[in-house]
Amino acid sequence: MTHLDRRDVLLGGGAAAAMLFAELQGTTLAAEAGETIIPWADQPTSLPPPAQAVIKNLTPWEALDTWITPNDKFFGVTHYEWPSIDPGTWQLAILGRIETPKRFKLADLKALPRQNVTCTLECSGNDGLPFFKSAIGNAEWGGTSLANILKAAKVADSALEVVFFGADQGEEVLRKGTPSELTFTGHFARSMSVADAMNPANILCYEMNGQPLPAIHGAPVRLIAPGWFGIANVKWLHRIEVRDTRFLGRFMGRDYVTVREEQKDGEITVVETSVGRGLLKSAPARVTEKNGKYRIAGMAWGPDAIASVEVKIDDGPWTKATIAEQQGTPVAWTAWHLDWPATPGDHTITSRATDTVGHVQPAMDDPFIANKKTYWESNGQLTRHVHIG
Ligand SMILES: Nc1nc2c(c(=O)[nH]1)N[C@H]1C(S)=C(S)[C@@H](COP(=O)(O)O)O[C@H]1N2
Ligand SMILES: [Mo]
Repeated sequence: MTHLDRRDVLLGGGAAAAMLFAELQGTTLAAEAGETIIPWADQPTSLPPPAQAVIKNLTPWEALDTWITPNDKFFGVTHYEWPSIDPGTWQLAILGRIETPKRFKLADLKALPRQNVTCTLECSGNDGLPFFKSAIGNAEWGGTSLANILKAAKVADSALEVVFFGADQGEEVLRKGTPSELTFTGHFARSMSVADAMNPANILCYEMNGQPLPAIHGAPVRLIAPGWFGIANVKWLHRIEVRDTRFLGRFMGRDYVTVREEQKDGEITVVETSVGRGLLKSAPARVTEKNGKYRIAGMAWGPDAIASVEVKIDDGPWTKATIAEQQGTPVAWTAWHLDWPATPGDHTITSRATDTVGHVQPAMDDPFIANKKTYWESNGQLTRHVHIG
């Protein structure tokens, strides 16, 4: 898909260009001339200093107004550091339980068949903390098939997982304050089962929206695993290792672990799971006004195609929103809107998505959300507040 932004089209002028834009981006999404955005009354709180080191470029929902999120509006997250890697000397090692260990230079990867995917990347911490909203974006990622590289390397039958190591590293402390306290330095790393890694949708990505992958998004090469939460999409790739044991590094086994109470056979158990595939979710993105008419617009996304989005205003009934035609694969978000005859005063707006396999985005008091102890994977229905003057 061509990377266009509203300005380019409007400057290009003409109805044809506007129609092309509408086709590409979904008519429900693009802001129109004369349209005013009414900012949400419940703005996220400002980033506390520890989070400032971890999160970059968080763009408010009101400004995420294109189907493709331009690179300069795309949020960034890191845990240890923001490495800047020389693409000329960079190499990617593939080793472990494979027949043919290999090293790839950037040019070697670019010489392999190109594979592009447009998919939405959401941080699993999104909406889990008062300052953390809109940690999501949708981009066209360009690279080459991971599965083809693994197949060529011939993965051993004994292999269990593929571990993706980033170049970024930092200090970890285990059993802090106890006699067995341990400090070590490790790379950011995440693993996937061999079957998940072999998914033909995964790419080793070196381009974002037609540009070389920016440094904050993992240059020169990152993993893009469509349909998985942000954490699985390892940036600044350094080493890919096929192993015959489970990998339980910090970002698999200690951090990014969702703790949930589940009721099974009348017994309540606490279940801890590693954050993995994305979940069905939607968000109201903005309210706009044009000539006294109001419109609510938002996005819906998840591992399966979106079937419908409903909106609840104040304590009113659920009303079906108009959803844009699905653009490409289900792994890219879907725009929706609802025209709203708003009355002056304070209002709440809640959205709820349903997918084509029958999942419904859970309410905040659904046990799936209410019995979740950790803030990861907060896919509950979001309520935003707005004041109409
Ligand atoms: N090497 C490395 N990859 C990483 C991370 C990291 O800290 N180091 N953070 C992950 C998390 S939590 C998210 S949400 C996404 C964010 O990708 P982005 O910065 O391109 O938006 O990168 C993931 N990949
Ligand atoms: Mo994340």
